[in-house]
Amino acid sequence: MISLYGHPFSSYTWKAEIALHSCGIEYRLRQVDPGHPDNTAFVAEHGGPFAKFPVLEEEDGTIVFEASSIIEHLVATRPDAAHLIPADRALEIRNLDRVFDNYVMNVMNVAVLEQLRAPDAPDTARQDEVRAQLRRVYAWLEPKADALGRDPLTMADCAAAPALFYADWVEEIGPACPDLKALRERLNAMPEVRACIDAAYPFRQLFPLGAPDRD
Ligand SMILES: N[C@@H](CCC(=O)N[C@@H](CS)C(=O)NCC(=O)O)C(=O)O
Repeated sequence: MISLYGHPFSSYTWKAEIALHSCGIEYRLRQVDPGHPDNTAFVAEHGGPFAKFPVLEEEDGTIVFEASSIIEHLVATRPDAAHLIPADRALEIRNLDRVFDNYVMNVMNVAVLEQLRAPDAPDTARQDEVRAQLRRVYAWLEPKADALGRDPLTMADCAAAPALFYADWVEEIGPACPDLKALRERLNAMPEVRACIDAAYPFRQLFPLGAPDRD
């Protein structure tokens, strides 16, 4: 069986897991945490320059890191994964995938990392700046949101689901962006995404900014 090295609370692990679920591909999640030093060592060796997860390991020994590259690998190797990057929307899907990673997920992470760096005295100006950047990207995404999160899921949806799930905990999507809010709710209700939300539930107390009592 395929192995996916990652963690149930990790947004980028979700991204790969949502893609695997949407293709009906069975896999074993090898949890990367202090209790599993072998898995941590595997990621240290194969998780790219900064030893990040997720990392996919095929039965034939093929190893792929970076969530988007894992999805590209699935599309390249399995006919059942073609929906993830439909040929007639490939540029749009790849472009939105970059937007959700670079301008939602990674921006949101700045506020999270700042809280981890200085839990008692975070740089709140920096965190306010992150919230303003999120509001800006929410407004940019709003006119595109209604076309996203439709069955079957694409790579952009795989990126959008965890990015919007966690970003909304940092800066809630407001009434100015009803279609984006509806997209987040639509994605959260999809079985591929719900499985990740449920598996992450026991780890919510780890969210450095405090997880809200919803979702
Ligand atoms: N660009 C990477 C980002 C992966 C990433 O940031 N993973 C986080 C977990 S969500 C991680 O490995 N954190 C542990 C660490 O940085 O040591 C991807 O798309 O897979």
